[in-house]
Amino acid sequence: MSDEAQLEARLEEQDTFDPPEAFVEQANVSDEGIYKEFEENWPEAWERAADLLTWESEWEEVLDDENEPFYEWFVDGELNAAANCVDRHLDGRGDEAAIEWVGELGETRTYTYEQLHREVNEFAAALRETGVGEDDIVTLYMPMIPELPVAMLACARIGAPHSVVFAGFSADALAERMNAADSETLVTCDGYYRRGDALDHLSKAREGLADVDGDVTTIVADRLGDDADSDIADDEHVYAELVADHEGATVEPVTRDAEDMLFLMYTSGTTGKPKGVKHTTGGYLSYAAWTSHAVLDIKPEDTYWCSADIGWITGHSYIVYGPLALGTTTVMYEGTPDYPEKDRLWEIVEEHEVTQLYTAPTAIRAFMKWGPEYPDAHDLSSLRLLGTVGEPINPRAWKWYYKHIGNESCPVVDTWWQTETGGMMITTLPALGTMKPGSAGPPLPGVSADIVDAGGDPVEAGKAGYLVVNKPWPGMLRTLYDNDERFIDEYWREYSLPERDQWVYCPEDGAKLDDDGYITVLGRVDDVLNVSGHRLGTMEIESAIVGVEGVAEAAVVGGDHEMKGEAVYAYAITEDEQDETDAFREEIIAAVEDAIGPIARPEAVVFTPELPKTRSGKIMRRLLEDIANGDDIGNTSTLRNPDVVDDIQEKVE
Ligand code: 6R9
Repeated sequence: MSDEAQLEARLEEQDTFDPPEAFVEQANVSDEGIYKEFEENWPEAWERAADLLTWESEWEEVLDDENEPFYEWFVDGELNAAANCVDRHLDGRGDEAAIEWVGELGETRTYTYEQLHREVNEFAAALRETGVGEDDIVTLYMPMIPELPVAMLACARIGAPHSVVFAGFSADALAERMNAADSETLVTCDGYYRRGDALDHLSKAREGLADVDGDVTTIVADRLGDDADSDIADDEHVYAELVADHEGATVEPVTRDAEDMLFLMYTSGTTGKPKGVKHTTGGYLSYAAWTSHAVLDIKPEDTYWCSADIGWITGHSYIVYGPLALGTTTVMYEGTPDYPEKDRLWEIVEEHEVTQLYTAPTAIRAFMKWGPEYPDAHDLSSLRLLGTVGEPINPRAWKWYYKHIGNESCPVVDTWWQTETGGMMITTLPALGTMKPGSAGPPLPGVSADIVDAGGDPVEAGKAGYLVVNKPWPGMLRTLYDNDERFIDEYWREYSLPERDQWVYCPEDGAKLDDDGYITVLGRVDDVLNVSGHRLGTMEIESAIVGVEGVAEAAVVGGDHEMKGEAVYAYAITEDEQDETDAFREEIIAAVEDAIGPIARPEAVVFTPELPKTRSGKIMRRLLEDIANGDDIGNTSTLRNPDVVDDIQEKVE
């Protein structure tokens, strides 16, 4: 056997990995006692998180659980998030890089804390002048350009919550989110680059705006220069001009209550309508900072890189708020990992001497497929820690990451969390926990989770059940925007078990526990798909499909996909059999892209005369999943129409 093959074979057999000693010696958190401390001193131990921030006035109480599940954290504390992420670092780190931006075409832009402070102030002054007041929700529909975090922080500075809409979402999706949030200010940009091509973003934004109620103020940042398709209209403000008009302006950070909203983030749920997850200034920021410190081991002198998009929660917490609260350098990359070559990420790691890399399993699967020669061609020795998030990671991909990117000398943290949790919940602490590839690890100190059956009783180790979180935590969502009722319905169950007379949070994930208390997360148990780590609601896609004239009914399921983890499979019944054509398939696919965006594009559209339904008329999605996966479908006797299964299987083949 070659050395290489021997190494692979050894890794294959190894099930557990201990934190590398060199890492442990320098780690932010390396005292085993932390778990006990949180347990014995709960909830006061959470002050550790809040103490990472600078408060204008101290909280009176750590947790108010009077009105559960509407918990409040760091009650009566006051602070400003932008002051915490920018101003307080000026003295010590004013000349150090806050944001290291890498454009797709290879250009870079560095914002020192001083420069970030300047532009955040100028843009905050500009926002105010255009009429944005405290508590007005500002929508940011922007790709990965530095103006996005600047705008987020400018909003935070003046106490205006932001609602970032992922730039890959469609015009309809933008309009829906703006209307739902009653947002009357939009910051967007002319476009961005993808694989060297200039993409027109502004037309999409304008198309969305046509469906937004009320009078919207629009601000457009210039990314493309002469490559832009459309000129900025008279009634649109130009970002750079606004900033120039406010050159040198300073805006006092607005004092916010700990429980005041910092931002809204829309995410997919089980119904067709996205949910506006509300995060607060004190609890969320404390939690993002604490987990960045304890799990990502971020220190001010690091160059840390999270390769997510800021349009998702991972980018909010771990590109912007957590790292900047800690005063580190955060890298922001505009482009894709394989442009111009498949070693793009490794080139960036080498050039910027990145110390921590936080990415997603879907990306790791792609790296594996491309082969180790790409990372091997670069010096990755600056890396000290690796992280993953977004979906379950299979042990093979974990080990590949550990070996080929981490050179077996970086701990890998597999972090389970959600938009709603604000930050990481289940993962090993990198200096403390033995790593088990495929299993995220134990809940973080102070986080309490169980695996239960449908009645709320804990299931034994090794058995699959529902993941539940037993106690509140500072980073938790406080409610769904304008919809307390849906908040309770979707997330909280009151189990009246003798040992648990309290509300528990239900993340809608299946999981199992092992004898060491490690949790393996299996995936969603609701009608939410996870495509390349992106959360998509089947109902949202279905409603787009049934909106196409000529479609009578539709069902959407997730099928296994080698690279994406899950892919969208659509089954549609046409009103007229004549319509079962490729052209109509394309029309359906286009409708999905219009309603949501290219990320929701169905892998296949299968025409079927009927959908498999239970006797009570419910679509048997499980069965459609099995068909998409080519799995054995087993017993169909509970179906009202068992014959349909053969029909569909034939069509899929
Ligand atoms: C942060 C983020 C949340 C859903 C979540 C779960 C899946 C995230 C995971 C994971 C297994 C992990 N998920 N991290 N599954 N292991 N380490 O991704 O938020 O977009 O809201 O998605 O992602 O199913 O419920 P969000």
